[in-house]
Amino acid sequence: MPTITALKFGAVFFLFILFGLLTYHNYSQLESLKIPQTIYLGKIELDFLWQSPDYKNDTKSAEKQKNSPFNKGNHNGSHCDIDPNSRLDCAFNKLMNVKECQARGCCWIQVVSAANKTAPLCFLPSNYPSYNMENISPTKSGYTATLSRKERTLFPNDIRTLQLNIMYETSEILHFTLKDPENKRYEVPIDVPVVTEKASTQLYTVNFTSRPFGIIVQRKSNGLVLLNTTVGPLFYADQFLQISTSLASQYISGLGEHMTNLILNVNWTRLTLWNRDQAPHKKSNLYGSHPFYLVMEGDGSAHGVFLLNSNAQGYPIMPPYWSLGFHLCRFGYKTTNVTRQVVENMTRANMPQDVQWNDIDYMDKKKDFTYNLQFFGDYPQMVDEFHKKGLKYVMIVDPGISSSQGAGNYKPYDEGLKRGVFITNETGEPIIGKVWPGPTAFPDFTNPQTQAWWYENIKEFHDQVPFDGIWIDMNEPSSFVNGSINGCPDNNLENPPYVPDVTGGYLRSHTICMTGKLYLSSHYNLHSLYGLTEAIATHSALIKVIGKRPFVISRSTFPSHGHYAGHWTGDISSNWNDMYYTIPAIMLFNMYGIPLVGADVCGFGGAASEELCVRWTQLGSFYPFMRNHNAWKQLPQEPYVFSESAQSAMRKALFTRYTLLPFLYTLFHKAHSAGEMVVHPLSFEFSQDPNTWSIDHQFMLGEALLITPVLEPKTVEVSGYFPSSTWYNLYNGSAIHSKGQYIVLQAPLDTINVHVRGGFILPIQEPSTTTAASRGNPFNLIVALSNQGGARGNLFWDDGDSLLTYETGDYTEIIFRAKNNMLLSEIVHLNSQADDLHLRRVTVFGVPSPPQNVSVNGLWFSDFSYKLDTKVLTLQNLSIFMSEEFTIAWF
Ligand code: MIG
Repeated sequence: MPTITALKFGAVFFLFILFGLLTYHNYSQLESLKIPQTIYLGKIELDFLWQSPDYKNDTKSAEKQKNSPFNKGNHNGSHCDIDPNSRLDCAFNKLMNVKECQARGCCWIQVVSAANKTAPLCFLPSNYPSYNMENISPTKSGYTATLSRKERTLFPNDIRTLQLNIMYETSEILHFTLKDPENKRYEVPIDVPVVTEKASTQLYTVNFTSRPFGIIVQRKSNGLVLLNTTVGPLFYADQFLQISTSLASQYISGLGEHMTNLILNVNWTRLTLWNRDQAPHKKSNLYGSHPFYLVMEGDGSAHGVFLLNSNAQGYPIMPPYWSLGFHLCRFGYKTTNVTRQVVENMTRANMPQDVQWNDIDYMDKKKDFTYNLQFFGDYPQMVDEFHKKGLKYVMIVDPGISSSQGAGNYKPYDEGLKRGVFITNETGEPIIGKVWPGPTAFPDFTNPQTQAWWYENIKEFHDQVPFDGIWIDMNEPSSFVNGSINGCPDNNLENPPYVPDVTGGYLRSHTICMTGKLYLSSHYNLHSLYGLTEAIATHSALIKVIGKRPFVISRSTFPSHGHYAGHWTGDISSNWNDMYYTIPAIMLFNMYGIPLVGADVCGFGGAASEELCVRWTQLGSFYPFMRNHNAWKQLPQEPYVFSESAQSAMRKALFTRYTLLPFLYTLFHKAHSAGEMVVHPLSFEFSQDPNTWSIDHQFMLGEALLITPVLEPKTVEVSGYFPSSTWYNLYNGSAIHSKGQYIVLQAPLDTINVHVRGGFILPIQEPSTTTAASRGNPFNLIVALSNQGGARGNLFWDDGDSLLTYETGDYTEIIFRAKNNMLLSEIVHLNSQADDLHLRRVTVFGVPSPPQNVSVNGLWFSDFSYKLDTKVLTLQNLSIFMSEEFTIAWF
């Protein structure tokens, strides 16, 4: 069922196609893209602002434009005879009547069929001029060719000659670029892997058409067409790029950040990528841009397409162990004493907590790198006290630097001005927007000077307040005035010939002027990288200041962000619908290479009911990053404000999380060392089962844990899909033998359903209320046997916060295997941290019949029990050193 997709871009574009069964790498960047439709299903139109070159004003272009044969109009007849579902829009986000449409050289047909009523009325004729390909020749890594266009498009400044480069990067990755060979154009300032040799084997074949140019990529094993750009003309103008392709199925995910399901709607959907401070709602561009899509092909295979680049070094950062604990925050902890009281209340309620946060309340007049002497006078002492309790501390920093304090009164601005760190207007003055402190200038994080200045500010602040991590907000960047307090010039960067469907209608809406000058290029080009560049600067500063793994959580993101920082999903509301949407969001951000992701537990805006907050705390206990955060003036939603029974449900969920932390941490290690995801959609584990492809009410942690949360009010049941396998209830080991079916589960208010997949071993640890304490507790193993009686798992362990432990070999890794009534450990790597690890209990799920005897390292062991009803074997009071290999047998 082929599909048509039009990808729209800008200047240089890189397309990476990844094959195989869902292997992940990090990506980078892109532009304005359109993805039309399946022939049956209509289309997805993706609409980013392309990162275009430095715009050159070509006064002649309008003139030339007029003379284009295609502006003589009238393409009625056979070239307009296109199935409505296969049309490529020619109105380009403008309202267009018949005359205007035909003046562009496009077809106009009023569609009457109800099924196609959203198909474009003004669309490209099948012979719309495109490029021809010449001089194709082999290179060391693939092919190169020249593309040329004779006739102009309706956009100004076509680049008429292009250099195509095809690189057979690996057996699974095909990479191609289209560049202007004459002029150096803006390119995304993110490193891409340089491949010098063609991969010796490939899972794909590549074919070309030359007149007009097109590229067709197929999966070698079955011939399935994965990319086919012959379905539409190629546009490559100064400020407009479009490439079209068919899609291999309608199961497509990605293209964030938007409030969507896991599987996108392909019925003429337009998705716009342009970072914006926008509380999540449907149809709006949100905080980040991730020009990547994944297609489930229909037989369990899948491939992904990135526009712009993939970075081989871009594996996600290894987070500090403590950052996987519970974080608590709100906008409106107005004093140190209020903040202290929060921590005390948590302790008194026996709730796990690792990290206390403050929002902008701590600042003096909302200025970065200051604190309010009246309400936060003993701020440093407060942070010290938290440290003594084994907690960590994180506070917010916004990028906007107050510009109105007067010379000599506010060092970050004075110094910044002196050193030229701010984004400037055409006359070289800082562009002034408005954020929390009033008028603000915006640091240009692409400038090395700015990075040094940012570090010094962080360092000076840390010398006073010994915080452990930084929360970076408002970095789309967000401004409360459009453009600047003095407006913006009127030119082609501010008002380009094609404006994507951005919320607000202007690129500068709720952000700064596109003409803003940065060290690397214009704000027009760099806008959506603002959060990424701030994250990079903050990450490096923290490494220098703290000397440990940096913890940075950012609202705005861009491909490769996960290599530096994590993300939370912004200003969602305290309601059931928004709670559900956090699941696809978290799965998608894992696909985008940002596994350290979470959503505000219990919601941000609006009041969280007790029931909602209980269910959300249960769900949030399985977010990779778990923080309860609340908006200004909303009713409190910390766990301890609710009834005893609600608290006990939340406590149970939190302790379950803390129990599972060694397993979760090991998943982060796999993300960091091998590019794997932490949260997996079910489709990634059971890609052969089409029922799993669109599931986004459930999710998996790694390969082994299936989470089935309650997402609706007033129910104590939940229906969940169980792919074909054996699944064991995490809490008691009772088994579900599923053939691949929906099963209704009991879900009383104090329980979230979590199932362990047969065949996996989970390293877990007895919990305490902080990770500082729990890391010293004895370990347990959950061994969930497959039907064949086997299982495997592993543990990655290190000191939890030193830099580069894996890279320098300062860690322990243990593999666990079960087979033939035996459980063995194998030490893959050992360091001194393992000396303190003891194994106290082993629970084996799915032991078919009661064992008579158990041995540990060849000696009889009598402290075991077996449950006939659940078939669970438990060995307790073990005293096994994890740093030595062990063997346990039952028979
Ligand atoms: O204009 O710092 O998304 O988490 O509490 C709002 C105040 C600014 C938006 C963040 C939110 C935070 C709030 N911030």
